[in-house]
Amino acid sequence: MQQQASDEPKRQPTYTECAAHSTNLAAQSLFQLMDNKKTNLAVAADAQTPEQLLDLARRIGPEICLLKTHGDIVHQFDANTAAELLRLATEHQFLIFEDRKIADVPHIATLQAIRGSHWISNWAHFISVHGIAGEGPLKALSECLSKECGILLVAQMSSAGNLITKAYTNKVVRMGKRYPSLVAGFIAQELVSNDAGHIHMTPGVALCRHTSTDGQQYLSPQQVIRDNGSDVIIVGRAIYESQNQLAAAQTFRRLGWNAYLERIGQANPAPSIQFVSATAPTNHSG
Ligand code: 5FU
Repeated sequence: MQQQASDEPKRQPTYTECAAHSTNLAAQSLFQLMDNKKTNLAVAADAQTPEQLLDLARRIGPEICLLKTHGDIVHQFDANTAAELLRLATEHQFLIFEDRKIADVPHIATLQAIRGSHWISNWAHFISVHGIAGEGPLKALSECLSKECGILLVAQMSSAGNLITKAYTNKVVRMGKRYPSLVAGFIAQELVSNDAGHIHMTPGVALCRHTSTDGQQYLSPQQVIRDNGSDVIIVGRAIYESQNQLAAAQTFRRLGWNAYLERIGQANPAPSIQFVSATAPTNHSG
């Protein structure tokens, strides 16, 4: 399978059409939610206390389709935190993605997903998993996770100098296709699966392309959604470090959504010369 985004035609279906192809229930719900709510923005809520995490979720909840968490960087993340996150998710209509990046042998992968200190599968709709350990973790997770939970396989990373090769990405995608009801899609920088039901999410998003001093490689929403064919922009510091988190989220929401409309050929035409000339006769008639 050839997966280079740059030399393949981009996928054109709407999110609703993608939902109809999804064999994982979480991917199906998210695609549909995105079209209904008109947002493809996910916020990486990398807060370090439950209060900061919940404050951010309350503030930007109305703008997002997905809240991405790292429960293990939150000091004293507990069952109450998870319950309040779920309540906010229902109130504001977004789903939750715990970016745990499980990468261990099947037995441990399972415990990390369903037990441990965070009981992730009790509150997260999506959990990320690396392909590095092979297929075993997916097989084990397919036997214990609820059908409403989706695994996102890390097929590519945004960090400078990461060790992922194109061959590795292709193998991860092939592996994901063998678990159609478990695997929701991929964390990637571009479209990597030709299955329209797979959701693609891209971290490393800022207003313009650049590399940060700590080696995070950022792309713009337009590059991610319109040019690279991904479905969801994941934005972290560009939103939660902003003076006005809500305004920043609204800006990314608008940019991400417009890029999607352009991709599917439904972008509103900008006011143009045609409009001016069409009204000109009236303006000049009197
Ligand atoms: F899989 C990946 C990846 O390749 N790059 C990432 O940056 C995940 N991430 C996550 O997206 C990372 O763990 C952060 O939670 C977030 C990016 O945050 P930023 O503040 O927008 O750089």
